[in-house]
Amino acid sequence: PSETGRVLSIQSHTVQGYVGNKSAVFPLQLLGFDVDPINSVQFSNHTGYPSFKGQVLNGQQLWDLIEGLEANDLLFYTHLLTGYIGSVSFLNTILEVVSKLRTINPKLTYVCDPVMGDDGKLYVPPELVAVYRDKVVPVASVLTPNQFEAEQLTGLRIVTEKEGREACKILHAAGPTKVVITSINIDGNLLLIGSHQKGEGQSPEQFRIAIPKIPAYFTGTGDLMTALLLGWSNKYPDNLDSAAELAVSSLQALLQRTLSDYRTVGYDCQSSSLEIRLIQSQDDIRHPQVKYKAERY
Ligand code: ATP
Ligand code: PLP
Ligand code: PXL
Repeated sequence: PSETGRVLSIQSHTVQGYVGNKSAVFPLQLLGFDVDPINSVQFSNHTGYPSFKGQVLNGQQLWDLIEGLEANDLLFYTHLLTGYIGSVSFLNTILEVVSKLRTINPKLTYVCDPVMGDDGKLYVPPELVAVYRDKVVPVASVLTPNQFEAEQLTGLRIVTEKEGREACKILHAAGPTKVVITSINIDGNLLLIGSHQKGEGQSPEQFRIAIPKIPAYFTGTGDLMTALLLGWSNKYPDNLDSAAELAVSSLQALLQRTLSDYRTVGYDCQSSSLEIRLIQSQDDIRHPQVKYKAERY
């Protein structure tokens, strides 16, 4: 095993553009991880375009790959990373993958982005919510929901910062020791809330990072954010606030570059979602300048 770790990343693949594994694998490699991607789908492009074509991997096909690795003693992972998952059967197979990986490495860190929707709307089948809530959250080590997903998982309405912090506590009680609500919309700006429960029954260390909202839509940013949080919180296991500062600072530098590159070619950045400039931002991923500071509560 390498110094930093070996990540099994089960996410979407798009031929063109950056979502899922396309936005997670490269940054994790830049941060020094060995990354083994399993592509849960292979689509021409992300689903926000007018159309897309491609293939979907089913649960059995995922399990075949796991068996292939196991047959050659290749199932030692330090981290499992999952993002958008489109069906209950695939999510149930993920649960079997978690168990299997933990029989080989009991210390496996499972970083789960419970992708279900945004802005009050689900974009997965509604049956997935209960599976995430009752079966996946309990086995996750790190959870990175957005505001809407945290509401779905806890049953709380999250409008205020206080409610965001409360939701994190409920999620800790269910399983994950690290929870990052990647964005709560407050007065038109974004607030990240991080929460680290360091000991059983202890109240968690919580912090906020304020992020000015850029007037544009991006796709793949949630996937990138979770990958960066995995990377930096592995480097700073006891300082989730530092890890989040680094992740947010990389991501914001990348979003600024994305916006300015599109504007340079005269593109109307509010008309549709922008593809992130991931490769061009490699220096910001490797050596972020921390411009977004965490404030401890
Ligand atoms: P997911 O659905 O994958 O769980 P998410 O909905 O939180 O995640 P995004 O809304 O893409 O994913 O946000 C992830 C991060 O990207 C946020 O924490 C924020 O830092 C950044 N981000 C996304 N859009 C913007 C924007 N318009 N302005 C500033 N930051 C943004
Ligand atoms: N929109 C649709 C239709 C999706 O399927 C997804 C999948 O994750 C998203 C948006 C989320 O994108 P992001 O991770 O940038 O929030
Ligand atoms: O970033 C989330 C995501 C994952 N997978 C596919 C997508 C998207 C966002 O559009 O289309 C296939």
